[in-house]
Amino acid sequence: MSINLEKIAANFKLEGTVDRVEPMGEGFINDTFIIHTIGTQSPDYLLQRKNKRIFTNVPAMMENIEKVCSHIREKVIDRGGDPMREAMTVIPAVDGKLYFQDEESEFWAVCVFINDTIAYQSAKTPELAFQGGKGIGLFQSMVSDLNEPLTDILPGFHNIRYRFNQWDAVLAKDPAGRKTKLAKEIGWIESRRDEMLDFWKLVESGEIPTRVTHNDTKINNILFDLNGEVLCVIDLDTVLNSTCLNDFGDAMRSYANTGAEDDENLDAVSCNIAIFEGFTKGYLSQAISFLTEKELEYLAFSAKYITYEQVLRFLMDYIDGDNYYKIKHPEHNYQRTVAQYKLLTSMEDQYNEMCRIVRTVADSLA
Ligand code: GN1
Ligand code: MG
Repeated sequence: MSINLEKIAANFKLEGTVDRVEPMGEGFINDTFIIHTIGTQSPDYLLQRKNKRIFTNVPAMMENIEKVCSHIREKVIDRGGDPMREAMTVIPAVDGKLYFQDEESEFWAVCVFINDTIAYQSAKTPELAFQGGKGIGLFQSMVSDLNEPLTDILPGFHNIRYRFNQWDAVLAKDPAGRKTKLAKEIGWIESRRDEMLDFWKLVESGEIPTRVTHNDTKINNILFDLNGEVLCVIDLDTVLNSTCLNDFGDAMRSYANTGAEDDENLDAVSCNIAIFEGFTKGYLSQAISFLTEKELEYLAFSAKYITYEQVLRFLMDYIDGDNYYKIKHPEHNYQRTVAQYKLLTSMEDQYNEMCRIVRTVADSLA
């Protein structure tokens, strides 16, 4: 990359002196860097170039993020926590805006980098899953009384009706000419269409309520401290009003997966029911106080729903010619599709047990 990252960093209100800026992480959407400052008096920072093709209104997205961050900061202070470690801190640009736009019209944003933390790629133990579930439940409970409206910067994000509209359009066009060899995989999507739409109808009708939710609760979007306790939920690009079941389901998609999201070895991929149980216990320890009976009834289903949606999104991007997700090789979206499909079928096989666990945990907390 020929961009002068130090020059970009200089446009933000940073404390201390910038030492160096280095690439960081493997996000599928944004480009992320760490700004190291000299010495220990000033924090390091996370610098992101936001993907403006996907986030078409970065100023509104940053407003959403700032609203959520400052709300959480107040909650952390109220309960005597450390707001610099248990909340995200957005750093404005020198002109006071929450982002900086460079000459190429690219949008950049900065937040404080929280050090001495661990981000996991999978949950190896039910205890870690418990902590992760607690973290998501706590996040949802902290933002449950956020009164300021959020802009819907990603209309239809976890809305399967909207995804089917995209899907039908992409299949009709078949831009990369890949459709004919994918009859079996397309069948995976079509055979579950009604079941998934039936769930979404409950959200549309309001039977399942809409709340402030994170919408991208992969395990690596939660920071743990060195003792394995949850510190804070990061990557707030997708904070939106939707069903909080999205957060439970999306978390399960990564926590409970015994393999990788794009595992080449399908035998390694399955849903680990002990991890499912650990996460559910942690999540409900916080969320039982605000969840409705209908939400509880569909909690286990949400894991299937979001995993299914992810199969659809990866396959759709593959058919579309790989325009959405960053890929590492030409078949990457296909590989992600089949690995996530394997996870979905494992969840389907264990679905009765997942429902039983939710019910048992909920009853034990009642
Ligand atoms: C993207 O940016 P990242 O890697 O946290 C995507 C999620 C997908 C995820 C798949 C805005 O998240 O919805 O679940 O990849 N984010 C967006 O791992 O599309
Ligand atoms: Mg993200």
